[in-house]
Amino acid sequence: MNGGLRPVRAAQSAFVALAVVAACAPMPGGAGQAPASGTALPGKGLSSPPGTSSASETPAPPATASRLKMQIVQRYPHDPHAFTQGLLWHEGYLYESTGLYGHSSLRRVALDTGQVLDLRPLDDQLFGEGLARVGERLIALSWKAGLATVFDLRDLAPIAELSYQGEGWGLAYDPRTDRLVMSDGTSRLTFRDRHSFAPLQTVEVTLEGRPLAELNELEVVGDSVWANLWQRERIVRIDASSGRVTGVVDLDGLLSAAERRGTDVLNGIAYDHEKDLFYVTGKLWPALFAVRFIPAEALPAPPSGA
Ligand SMILES: [Ca+2]
Repeated sequence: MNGGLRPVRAAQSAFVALAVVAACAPMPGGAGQAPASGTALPGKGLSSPPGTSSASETPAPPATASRLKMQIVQRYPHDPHAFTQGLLWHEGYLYESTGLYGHSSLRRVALDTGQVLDLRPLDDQLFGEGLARVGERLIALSWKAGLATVFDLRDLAPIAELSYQGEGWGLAYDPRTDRLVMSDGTSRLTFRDRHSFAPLQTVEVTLEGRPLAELNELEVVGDSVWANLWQRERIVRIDASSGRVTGVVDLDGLLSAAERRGTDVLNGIAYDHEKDLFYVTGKLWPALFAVRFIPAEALPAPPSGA
């Protein structure tokens, strides 16, 4: 998402504080290693027709998500005019798609300086959205046009178009299953054929048993999909097969209050397999951050007898 500039952090409110789980799921251990998916039931959350379970079954209580915390590794400059919609890392460069009608673009960006090394404007009729790399191609979504543009990774030249139904928000490629995964603003993730873009499967994302909507920019790491939530400075880790959220991390405070003026929401999450860290930024943010997400320490016990 999406439609123009929105109030920052408008919906920061009623997110129930997550209980710290004693058994936090392990974090990505090394290059390309998957976070454990916990105890998710196989197939749970898949978009099968409702009402198919037996009345005699007693549903298991929803599993809680691990609480993670953010560790800032490095801060880098970021183009404050980039309305970031898609972000990925590949062989030493950031690739970024930006939105807004008339301003949308695909970029190759230097991490250290934030310098835009190459820029390919999108058609003025397109509001750029999520971005994924499949081999030597980049695929950039558009918000409402039902059109994805395929670019050559080397020179960012447009080489093909793909169509789809509904809105386009986030996009990532899952090399493990050789599929694309796409968000559309709902709680649904759609897995797509990487060639035809045809939908292959959907999964509903749930947090502690309830649908979690407004999934935005995506990143695949192992068997998890990481998503940042629109209008919240929050990222969730999703078990790709079940849709269950296995981890939640808050990213408040990356920018100072003064820096936040004139910016839009957190958006953009890329994973660097070699360094095992994420790059995160936001729409019109002046900075991009290298961060790690680590299990939160157990909260200290409340004082007794005070
Ligand atoms: Ca991404």
